Amino acid sequence: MDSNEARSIADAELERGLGSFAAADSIDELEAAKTAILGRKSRLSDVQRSIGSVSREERGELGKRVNEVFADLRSAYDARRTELELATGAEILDADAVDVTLPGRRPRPGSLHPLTLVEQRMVQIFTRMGYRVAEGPEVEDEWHNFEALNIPADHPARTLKDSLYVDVDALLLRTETSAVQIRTMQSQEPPVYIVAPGRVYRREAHDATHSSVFHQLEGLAVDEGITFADLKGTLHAFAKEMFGSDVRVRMKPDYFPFVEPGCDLAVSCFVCGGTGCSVCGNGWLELLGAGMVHPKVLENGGYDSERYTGFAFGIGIERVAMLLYGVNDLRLFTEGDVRFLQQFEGAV
Ligand code: 2NM
Repeated sequence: MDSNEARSIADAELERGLGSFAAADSIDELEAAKTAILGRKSRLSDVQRSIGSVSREERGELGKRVNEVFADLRSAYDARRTELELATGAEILDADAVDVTLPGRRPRPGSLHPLTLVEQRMVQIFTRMGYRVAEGPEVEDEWHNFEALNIPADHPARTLKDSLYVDVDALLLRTETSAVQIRTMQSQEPPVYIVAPGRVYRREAHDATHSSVFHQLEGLAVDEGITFADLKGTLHAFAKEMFGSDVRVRMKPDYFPFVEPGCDLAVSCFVCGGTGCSVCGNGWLELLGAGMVHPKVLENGGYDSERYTGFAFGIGIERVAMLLYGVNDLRLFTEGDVRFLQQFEGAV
């Protein structure tokens, strides 16, 4: 390459370089152009390497010109680089811009489940009367779940048809929370005033009015001198707290193996006031079972049934929730439909 050729290549590369730097629309494009024009494999680098081989007289002039070309191209590159960086920054700011004048999104804080609301209200009524909350395992042995409660081996509730047994011998999912009462009696001396809320299991179909999993609140009071009048007064007070002070209460004899005598308790319908409607039929809503704890059950709990007496009761939480909130299908409680659940937002 002679001096003239080198000079004309350098001039051409200056034009080409200025053009391609100006045309670069992104930092990537600009860097590619820089490598092509100024890189070690560029034509300009070839020119630079040829300086040493031109004649002594021409070398200085050519060297000076090539340096000028490099310097012009570098400053053109730097200027374009700065421009593109500023543009990119502005684009990012644009894309990330927040419109502070938009209305905010209202947070949905969630709410307590209707069954939780009903359970908490029931528990609170009893804890205010001095009761404590007791808990126990959901997998029970047959003794605590049946035997101790005076439910004999040939009772239909004990068959595979009605209870859910687990694969371990003689263990089952508790069919009532009564086993908690037995365990409490075994572990503490009277006086005992407890409520046991919780999940219970039956072998059942799953439809609007049946479920294999549901919730109960059972209560137990054992002390010296407890009579049926205490049972009546306590459940009366509960019913009026729960459903309103104007409800009337009706008790009828009923049978449960673990109590004697046993009864059921109904309240006058709080929908129609007791005149009869589609919710209650005849004006009464049967709500719970109760009775004086059978002496055999007290003895099974380790208590002296000559010295102590007690009453017990059991109430279904789903049934009360359905009546209070006008829910006609049990499945709504377990399906997790937000449209159903959000109606209880802010409820207490
Ligand atoms: C009911 C009805 C009547 C009850 C009895 C006991 C125990 F373990 F103390 F004997 N707990 N719950 C009871 C009594 C439950 O449910 C309808």
